[in-house]
Amino acid sequence: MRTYTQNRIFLLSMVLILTTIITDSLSIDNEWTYLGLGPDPRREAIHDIIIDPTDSYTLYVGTYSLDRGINTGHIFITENRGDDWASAFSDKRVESIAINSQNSDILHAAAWEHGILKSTNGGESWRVMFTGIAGPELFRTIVADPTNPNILYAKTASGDFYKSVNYAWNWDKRNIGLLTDSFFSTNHSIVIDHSDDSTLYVGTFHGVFKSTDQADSWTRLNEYHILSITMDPNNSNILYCTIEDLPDSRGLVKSTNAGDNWETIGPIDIRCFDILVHPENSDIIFAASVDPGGVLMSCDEGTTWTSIGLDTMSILSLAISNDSPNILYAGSGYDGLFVRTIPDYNLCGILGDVNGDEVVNSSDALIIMSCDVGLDVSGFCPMNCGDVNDDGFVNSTDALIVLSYDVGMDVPFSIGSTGCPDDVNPCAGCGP
Ligand SMILES: [Ca+2]
Ligand SMILES: [Ca+2]
Repeated sequence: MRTYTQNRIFLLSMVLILTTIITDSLSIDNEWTYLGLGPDPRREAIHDIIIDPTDSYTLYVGTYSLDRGINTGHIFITENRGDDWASAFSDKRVESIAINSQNSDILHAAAWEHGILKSTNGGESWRVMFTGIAGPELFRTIVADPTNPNILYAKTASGDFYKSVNYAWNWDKRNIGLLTDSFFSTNHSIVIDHSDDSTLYVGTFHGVFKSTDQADSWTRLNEYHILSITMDPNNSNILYCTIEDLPDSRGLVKSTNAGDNWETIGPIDIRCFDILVHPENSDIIFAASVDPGGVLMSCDEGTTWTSIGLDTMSILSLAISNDSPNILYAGSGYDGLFVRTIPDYNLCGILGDVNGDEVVNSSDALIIMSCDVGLDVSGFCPMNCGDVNDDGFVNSTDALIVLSYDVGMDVPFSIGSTGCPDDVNPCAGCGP
């Protein structure tokens, strides 16, 4: 029987032979790619990103710029995931875009003082449908009912809530029970229950309000100053909000019972303009931070969070398409649009699976050994899933445990389970 040292020498020789093969054969795309729309010429803030539900390469982006002191902006369209962009609607501040779930040629947009816009030709041309009942209002948010897309809801910056039942031709104010005069929450502030479209939630300066009668009346659920709100696409009882209780309390809150109770979760003192639950895995949540900046990711339903980059930028908007749920888009305040694959291979991964191929085997053991001896395995970092014995270190002991597991030996560790330790000392090969 070989000793531990003999095992280590054996593994080292294997590592030297095989590391190059392993590293070259695995494609890890875990960096953000710039897709355009910034920073020149106007430094436009990307307020909304809408992905065509029938074609995940087609995106609509609403922007806003305070150019020479004037509210301006665009609707940009790409049909090839950002290789080329067309400006379909110019010189108007666009806060929010809604796409018809049954006919993606039909879109509506909330365009600040220009009102509610409509396109029936896939965004090529737009017309103004409505600017307010008593006079022009500042339209910040628009959403379309996913099951009855003739029904649209819109919200103004001052908190007025509007409803149309005929594709935006006519609108009624639906403020019963709401406290208006907010001028506060972001464009990501209306949610329609995907399991029951008579139920809506709206985030305002005065808290979250809920309607169970398609906006005929509203009930106040909490008193947070809401910036944005989202619903778990797999469980309509679960809601997340980003909040800012000026001057010094900001962060995230969550309800697991359709808004009856709320609890603060995750990091405090963070200001987020958008929050998004992964369409296929409700454990995974993303938040767009404007202060301190960047995109945050949680793998445990919002309890703990990790930055996944763009830290130097204010991030205003996020999007994931249902067709390509491994691709995440992030729109920044001044620096354009970015995309990356979702880094589930380590942050939310399987214990022992350091290369993210969802099996724990000798390849993982070799990567751990490579890391331990100082070879460059930065493509697989962070290596927390490699700490299979949960002692805070990724080293040859973990590699031996993984190898034992791979050959069918009974090991007293939860290898192969989802979830990896949070705090692990990186090994020498895992970058700075
Ligand atoms: Ca693996
Ligand atoms: Ca360990």
